[in-house]
Amino acid sequence: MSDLRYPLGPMPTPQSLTPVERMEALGQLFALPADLFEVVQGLREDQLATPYREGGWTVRQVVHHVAESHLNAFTRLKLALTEENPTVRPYEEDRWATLPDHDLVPEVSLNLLDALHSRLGMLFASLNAERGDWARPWTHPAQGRTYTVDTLLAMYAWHGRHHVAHIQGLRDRQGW
Ligand code: NI
Repeated sequence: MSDLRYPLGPMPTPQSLTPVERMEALGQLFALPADLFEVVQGLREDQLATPYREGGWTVRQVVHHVAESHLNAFTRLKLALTEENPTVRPYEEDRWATLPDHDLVPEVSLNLLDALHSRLGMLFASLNAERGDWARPWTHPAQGRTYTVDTLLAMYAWHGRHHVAHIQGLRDRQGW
């Protein structure tokens, strides 16, 4: 039986990407707001309040989580581009998901993601390989590992698709 938590497998953490892989990941990042919009289209209130798996977040929480996770991605990218190997700030994502703003309608975070991904995508697209932008390091203290800007792109391109797959999987299983 497949793991409902990881429909696309574990998060990739490559230290570097080829130019073709970067283009593919960037395309996925640009497509995410529309993909997420589409996968929640037509869901009723009670469906939005349904956990995507037993014990998991509701559809609504998943959408709000993607927005706040990608706000962190934006901050991490800006830090990596402007400081020398910055240590990024982890956060308690499960606790964030219990705060009252997760009761808002999904449209609020879909609009946020639309604007955010315009900036995130533009910034990634502007990076210069000869200047070494993609290799700029940053450190995640919880994992005790140093990654690169390439890793960041791969992680968050995957992350958006990972959560879209959660919601699509629920819809498929429920026949919604
Ligand atoms: Ni996530």
